[in-house]
Amino acid sequence: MSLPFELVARGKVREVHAVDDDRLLLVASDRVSAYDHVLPTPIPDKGRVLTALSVWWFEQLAPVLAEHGAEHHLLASGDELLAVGVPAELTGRSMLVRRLEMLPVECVARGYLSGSGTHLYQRTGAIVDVPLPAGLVEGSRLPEPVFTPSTKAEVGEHDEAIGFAQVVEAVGADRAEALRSLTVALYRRGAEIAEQAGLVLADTKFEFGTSGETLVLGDEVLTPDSSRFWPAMTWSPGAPQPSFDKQYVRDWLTTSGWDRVSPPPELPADVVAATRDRYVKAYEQLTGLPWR
Ligand code: Q0T
Repeated sequence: MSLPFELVARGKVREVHAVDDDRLLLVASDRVSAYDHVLPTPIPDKGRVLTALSVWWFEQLAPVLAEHGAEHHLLASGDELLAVGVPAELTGRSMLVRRLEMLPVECVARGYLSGSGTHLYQRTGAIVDVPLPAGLVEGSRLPEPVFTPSTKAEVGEHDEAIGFAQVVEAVGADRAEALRSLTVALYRRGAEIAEQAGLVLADTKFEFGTSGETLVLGDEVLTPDSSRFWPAMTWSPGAPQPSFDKQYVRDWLTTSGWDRVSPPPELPADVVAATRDRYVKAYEQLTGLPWR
């Protein structure tokens, strides 16, 4: 679907268009990535579900932002976008946002040890400059949530964990402190809401921009693409936890014989349907709202 707006950025699974000097349109696709590849088979409704979830989270997090003198970038979504010239086919998976000066750091908060955090911890006992107690394993709950920022990777590269001093270098000491405090506060509120819905929010990544002196939460928030959600019922530290959304995809790819280097294969219909169901369930479980 083409848009009457200039494309300004394209990621693996979404696009950013310029509406005018002050506003951008973030368009989520139905594409899914796994093992660093975008799969050739879309997951129906994924873009709409993740957009609706993100919009819902912006509302939930507004009080936390306000306590910190911060804001979010969302201006409009859904049918409101028709007046802006967004085609009806795209309104459900688009967000109109304020155009910000984006800060050049990924603001990661972790409440549980997982993935790259586990690797760093096993080698050094810390996540860069954040020391952790001995004896933790993949999936362990941390004593307190921690701020573990990373660089914004160039296309094709992986984000790289950085220390707080590098955040200070990039944005200044006062802003770095504000990012750490706000990132952890947003994580705490997100994890509390997720827990009430029977989900563990293991970790998440936020991106912030500025509007004058004000910090503004941008990007998408607390979706399965920016966060690790685990079913609370089966949480069991000591081994990788099943991903709430992509586990069927990963399991099937693993058994398919795909080498993780060649272009990935098409997904079978049952894996597509089960994965769509997981995204819809995540939306319904978190928000308590029926998916249309
Ligand atoms: C951005 C100004 O989403 C991105 O790339 C994937 C295609 C990263 N990105 C963010 C911006 C935003 C946002 N969100 C904003 N509010 N203002 N720039 C641009 N690219």
